[in-house]
Amino acid sequence: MTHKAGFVNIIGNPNVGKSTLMNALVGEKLSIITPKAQTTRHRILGIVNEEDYQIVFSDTPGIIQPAYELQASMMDFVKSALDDADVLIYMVEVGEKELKNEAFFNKIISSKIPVILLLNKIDKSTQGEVEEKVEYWKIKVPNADVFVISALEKFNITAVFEKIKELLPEGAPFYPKDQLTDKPERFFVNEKIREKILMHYKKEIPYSVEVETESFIEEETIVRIRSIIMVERETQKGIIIGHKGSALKRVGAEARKDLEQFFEKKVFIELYVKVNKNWRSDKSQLKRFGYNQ
Ligand code: GDP
Ligand code: K
Ligand code: MG
Repeated sequence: MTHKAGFVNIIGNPNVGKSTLMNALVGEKLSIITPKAQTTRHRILGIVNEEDYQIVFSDTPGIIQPAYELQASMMDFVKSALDDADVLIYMVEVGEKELKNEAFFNKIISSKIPVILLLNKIDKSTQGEVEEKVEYWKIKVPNADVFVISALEKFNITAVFEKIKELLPEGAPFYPKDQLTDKPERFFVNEKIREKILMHYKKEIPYSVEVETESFIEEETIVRIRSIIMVERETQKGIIIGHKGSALKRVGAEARKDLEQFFEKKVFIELYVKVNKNWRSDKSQLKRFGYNQ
């Protein structure tokens, strides 16, 4: 029996639906999803294993012009996903007026890596608009396979999956066949807490936050977690905590609920808030938080 294996890396502009697609393809909620740009800060692997193939998907941050060190290392994750891809999935929204990052895009399509171009969010568009955009992209990127999908409604995902399997090179698996991701459990705890912060706080707050799980103890029926929410300034600490701790309590309660599903166990979370001045611009701090390649 021949075995296929490869890296399938998902890239595109912020908020086009990359993380939603990754979760749909893998069938697990590995990546956090919010309506805000820069929700995804890392490169996250989601591995699909079958007897005769292994697909290693990578979800990546959106393509941006970095303005500070954190964003620079986010873009390094995107660039690394260009280097090792066996198949590239480039995602745009059907409704996108024009391509930002033209130079970056040209670099991708002129590489030798097979590209699958996905036009996402067709649930938000009329049929006329979809047809027009498919024509536009087929002319612009003649070598790519073009699919229209809705990652949210899981429309046409099976067709994309079949195309990926077809393009996958022959080879031995890269990871053990029972492995689902490259990230440890603590990473998913940090991400889930950050997702709640992205959803409930405004302006700079979510972008100033990093979460670090200090303690993760898994017992037979319960997981006990202690995590620190890091902010850049004292005023942000007060906002995170909220009146009599109400805002922080809500973050903890919602994260706990999701994590109980994720770990299929009872979860107990303690949250602390700490000021860590300018961590986003501090290379050694970023390294500690896992942002260096
Ligand atoms: P990413 O930044 O590219 O990873 O995008 P996300 O997966 O985080 O999604 C950004 C927003 O778009 C979220 O609010 C998603 O629910 C939404 N979204 C993703 N896919 C679709 C889709 O197919 N249709 C619609 N209507 N919304 C979608
Ligand atoms: K997002
Ligand atoms: Mg994302």
